[in-house]
Amino acid sequence: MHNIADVLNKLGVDLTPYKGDGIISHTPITGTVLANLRAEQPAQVAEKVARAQSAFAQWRNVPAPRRGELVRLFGEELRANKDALGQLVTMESGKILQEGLGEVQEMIDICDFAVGLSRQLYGLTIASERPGHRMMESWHPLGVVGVISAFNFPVAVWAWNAALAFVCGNSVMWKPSEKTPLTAIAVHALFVKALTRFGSDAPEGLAQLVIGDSACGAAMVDDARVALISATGSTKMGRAVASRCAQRLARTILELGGNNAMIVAPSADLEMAVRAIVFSAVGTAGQRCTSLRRLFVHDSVYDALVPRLKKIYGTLAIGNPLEKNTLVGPLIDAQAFAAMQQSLTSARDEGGKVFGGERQQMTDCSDAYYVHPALVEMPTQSQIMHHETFAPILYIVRYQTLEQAINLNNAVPQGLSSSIFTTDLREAETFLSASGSDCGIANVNIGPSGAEIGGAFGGEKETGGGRESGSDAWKGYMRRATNTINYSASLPLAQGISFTI
Ligand code: UN1
Repeated sequence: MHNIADVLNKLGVDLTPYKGDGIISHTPITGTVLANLRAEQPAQVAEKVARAQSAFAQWRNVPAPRRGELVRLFGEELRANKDALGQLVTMESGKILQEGLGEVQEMIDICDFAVGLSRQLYGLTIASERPGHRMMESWHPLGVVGVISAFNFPVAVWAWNAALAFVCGNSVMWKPSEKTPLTAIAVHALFVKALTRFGSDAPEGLAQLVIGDSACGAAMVDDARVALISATGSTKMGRAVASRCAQRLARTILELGGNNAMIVAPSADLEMAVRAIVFSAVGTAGQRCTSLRRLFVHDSVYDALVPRLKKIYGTLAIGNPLEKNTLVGPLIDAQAFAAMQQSLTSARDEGGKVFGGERQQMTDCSDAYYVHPALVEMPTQSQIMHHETFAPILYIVRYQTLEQAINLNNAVPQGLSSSIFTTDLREAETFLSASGSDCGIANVNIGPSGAEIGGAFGGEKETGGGRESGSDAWKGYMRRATNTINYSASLPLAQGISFTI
């Protein structure tokens, strides 16, 4: 295995100030400890919020294109350090190296996007009903943005939020997953390098890390000085964040559970479908929000498709994610393995036929949890299929009509991503229409995972409704002011009201 000290060293990370007790970083590759870190306390979070608030007071006055320059420099640091950071992501999260590097590429892409955006924070000019008046919309920086991120995309999700938040004129506090603190520390170190190159108009406290447990997250969520909480993780966590933020009427962007489906229609190109299914179901060991979890296969292609999937599942390269040919790395920890086994038991109880799913023991890795991804043929979409299990389990159900398949797609509480494989234009357009998929992401002839940063990312229902990344997601990080300017010499009132004094 690559040496953690070397990788941190390459990234210019000095762990000394972070060392202590309370937070332990493990590598899921072997289950061994990478570092013991000091857990911060809620009182320290409050101090950081104060610093973030004064940083915001300065940063909001720096012109947006100049703010973009900081993000451009950060993107340069990421480009220069892509290999080492990608390796660290693999070491701490267990995703295969190609995906670790892909995650850093996503960070670079969002930086490029945000740099362009820094010159495009456009408002509207609106026709006024009164003579000699003009109306317009201005977009202003919002305040302190609190980001809570998950272990499975330990660095990219912060970058989607932070790159936009910085060009929009905000300061950012980041509470990473307790399972992946080292990647966050490394990204922070790279950001500090960019800040140093940027110069003195970047205020102290513009970007801060909070390494701590859920009490620290709660302190950030409850602090009235934090204008926006952007949280990625389980629906359970999102519900807690949403209700706390609702108490103080704070803004939220929530990216919660997904339970993503694919429909394979009679006219599907099965070669393409097979590749898409395998990548989206077993990639990241089934631990993406967008992982494929439910497969609806038309009766007419079921017997051509499902045996092929079994064959491929039987020969998947499972193992050390740092090794070049590995396709499936470990689950994050023992709990993830237990949850997977529990779901497979429920699936069997509900009439499912399970293929795969067992643990693969690796020598010298008794605390690491490698599994054979599971295919489960289900008689119907029963209860277990309504739950998101963060593991490589793909449930398969037959269908007869497109209407039935779309209903199955939409019948779960989550609404993140979805896809259809078809070469029939009518079917594709029906799936994308108002009465088609109810998800935030709906794709044709590609899988549900691996979204590009250019589109808005997020989903409906229990997924939380938030949108991050591309398109106009930046508006979530700014406040809108509607301005009416009277350049006439009289004072006509709106709605024709006469008010003579
Ligand atoms: C997540 O799993 O938290 O679409 C996000 C994708 C990635 C993002 C996944 N771009 O799979």
